Amino acid sequence: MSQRRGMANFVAGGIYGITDDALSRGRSSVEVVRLLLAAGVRVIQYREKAKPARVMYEECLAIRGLTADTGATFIVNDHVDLAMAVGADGVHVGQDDLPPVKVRELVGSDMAIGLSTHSPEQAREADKLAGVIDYIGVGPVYATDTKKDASAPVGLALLEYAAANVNLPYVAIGGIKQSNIAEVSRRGPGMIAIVSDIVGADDIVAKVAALRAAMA
Ligand code: TZP
Ligand code: MG
Repeated sequence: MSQRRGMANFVAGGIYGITDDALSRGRSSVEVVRLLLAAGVRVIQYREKAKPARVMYEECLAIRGLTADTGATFIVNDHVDLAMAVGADGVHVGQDDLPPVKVRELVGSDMAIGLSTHSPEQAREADKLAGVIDYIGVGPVYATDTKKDASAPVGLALLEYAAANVNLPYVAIGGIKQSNIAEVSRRGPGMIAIVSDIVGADDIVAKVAALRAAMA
C-alpha cells in the first residue's frame, strides 16, 4: 500500500464518492460531501466540469475543511493547480491530461495521483507507473450518461483483469448502482466509484447504506 497522502482510505469494497452538481437535485456539491461524510464515505472526489475556477476553488476549500475534520481523503479531478491550491490529498487525471510523470513533478512527492484507464493495455501500462501514480480508475464498467465523453463500456472483464494483473489499488467506475454493485464487488478487491446513483438519491445517507448492504 502506498504511503502517499490519503491512500490509507483505499480499502477493498470501499465506496469512492464523486460530486456532480448538475445531478445533485438542487443540493450543492459541498452539501453532498457533508452527506457523503455523514454516510461514512472515506474517499471523495470533486468532479465539476462547468464551473468557473474561482467557484471551484471556494467549494474545494470548504470540502478540504470537511474532509480534514473527518480524516477522509479528498481528491480533485482534472485540475492539478486547484488540487495544489487547496491542499487536497490527491489529483485524478485522464489519459488525455498531462502525463502522470509531469503531474508528479508539479505536485511533489506527497500528493496521491490517480489515472483513468479504459482497457487492459492502459491498465497494464498504468501499473508500470507505480511510484509515480498511486491508483488507477477502471471503466466505464457499464454505460453511463454522467461522463459525456465516456468510452465504450468495458464490462466486468476489465475488473477481472485488474484483480488478476494490476498491483496498484484500483477503482471501478461507470454505471455502477444498487442493482449491479454486488456483481462488481464480487470481481475483486477494488474500490467502487459512483456518481449518479448516490448524488441523485433522495436520501444520500440511506443510499450509501443500501449500496453497502447490496454488496454484503
Ligand atoms: N469515468 C468513467 S465513467 C464516469 C467517469 C467519471 C462517470 C461515472 O458516473 P456514474 O453516474 O456513476 O455512471
Ligand atoms: Mg479528467
